[in-house]
Amino acid sequence: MSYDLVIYNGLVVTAADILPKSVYIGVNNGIIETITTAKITGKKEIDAEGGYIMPGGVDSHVHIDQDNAPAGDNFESGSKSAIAGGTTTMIPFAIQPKKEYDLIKVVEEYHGRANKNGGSYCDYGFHLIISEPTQEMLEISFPEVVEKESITSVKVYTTYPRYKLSDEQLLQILLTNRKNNVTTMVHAENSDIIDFINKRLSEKKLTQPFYHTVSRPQIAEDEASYRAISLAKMIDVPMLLVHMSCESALDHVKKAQTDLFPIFAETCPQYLFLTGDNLKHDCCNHGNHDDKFQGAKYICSPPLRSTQKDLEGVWKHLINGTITVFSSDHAPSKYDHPLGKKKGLINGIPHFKDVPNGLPGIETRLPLLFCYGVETGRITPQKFVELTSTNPAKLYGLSESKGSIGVGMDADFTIWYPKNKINKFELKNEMLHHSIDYTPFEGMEFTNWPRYTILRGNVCFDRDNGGVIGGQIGSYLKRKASTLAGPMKPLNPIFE
Ligand code: DUC
Ligand code: ZN
Ligand code: ZN
Ligand code: ZN
Repeated sequence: MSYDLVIYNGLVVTAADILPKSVYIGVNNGIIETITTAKITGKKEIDAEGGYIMPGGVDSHVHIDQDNAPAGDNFESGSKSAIAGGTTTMIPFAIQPKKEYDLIKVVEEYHGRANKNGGSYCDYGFHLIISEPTQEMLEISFPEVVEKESITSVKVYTTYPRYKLSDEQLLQILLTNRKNNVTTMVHAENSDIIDFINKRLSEKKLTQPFYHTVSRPQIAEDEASYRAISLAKMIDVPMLLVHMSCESALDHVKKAQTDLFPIFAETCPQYLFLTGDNLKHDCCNHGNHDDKFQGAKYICSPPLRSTQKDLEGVWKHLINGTITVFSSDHAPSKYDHPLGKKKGLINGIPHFKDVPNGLPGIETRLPLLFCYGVETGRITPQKFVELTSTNPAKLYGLSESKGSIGVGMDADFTIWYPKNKINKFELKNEMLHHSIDYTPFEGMEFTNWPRYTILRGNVCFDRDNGGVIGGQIGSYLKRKASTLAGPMKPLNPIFE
């Protein structure tokens, strides 16, 4: 029997194991049909040459074609960038506009965006962002959208005037999510602390990009994380704190996990690799000195933290297991564009508050953690797979088809170069496939990169022969409930 695709001579890595022998993986109709030590043949065969064969990356936190980032990526460019960095599944957001209470309509709008310009290169789902909950919407439209679209995760905010919810609204949503088996993602920063500092910075005309980091101190994330966890404990419902950047906030997650509450944490490359010094470009002596606004390229929230020690605090929680998923929070805006980062420079006067928040990073997520985590020995290859693929697939209800390598699962793979079989290189933005005019990781050294990205048996990226060679074959993924930990106790009857 011949297969559509056979991959051989590589080491299969899952979150659990590295298989001790190299195997043949046989793929038919996009599904893994066999994993065997016996030689098999295929219409197409890939020799992994002793490199790691991992499940395709699952990037469960990306912002694509959102209204608040008109100079960002659309589905075409964002998903192409994903594939070129080893990611085969992404989960962007469908955002409830103000005064729109028909959530099916909200999601339909984003289906339209995903299908524009030929569609997505990788598979995708949607998280829902709820910015204006009403009782009626939560009771009627919300269960409808969960049922019809199989959306099993919702993001909410404790900050940003446009999105911020009160604690009571958060509790209402947590309870609704529990009743509908939906995972809650929370952006946790104390909005009043931020407003209080912002007012004073503006009065003192301290508005250059660097002051963005001053305006959102670690204590704002610490307090809001602790509060969000407390609300989740009240309802006894799973919660993921997104893009965590600070050790003391992660300590709260660790404590809740130790107490056996289903609290999960996410971090992103920027909080492992970049410090706030990058925002000081207005007063530094490197790069293009004529442009004093370049620090705006690094404006994201939570902000980059100050010191190497801060980064180490996040690494510690990644290595010791507090952190459940490693996502990119790809939320790009072009720099040199009137609606991009330069929006914060009006008539030559900078204000960090007017700069769209977020960094590009969907393509660099896997290579950064592979080179600086796996190849340095800080984490095992299995831990890498767990954080970047298996856990996001489990948390967001995709684990029957995504996030691991097993018979019956989707044939999504990232194949790496065998050690030392690639020349190390310095990253340049022109190597990337997003539509953005910079990367915050410019100049960093890479010792490896995905050699092949395979989506449902299709070789979509071949780094040495053509780059992105796959088409826009991505499909919408209907999701199930999380298979990570759930509530500990029956629902409190008062809340029924
Ligand atoms: N912060 C967010 O909360 N979302 C997108 C980008 C960012 O920096
Ligand atoms: Zn956020
Ligand atoms: Zn400079
Ligand atoms: Zn985000």
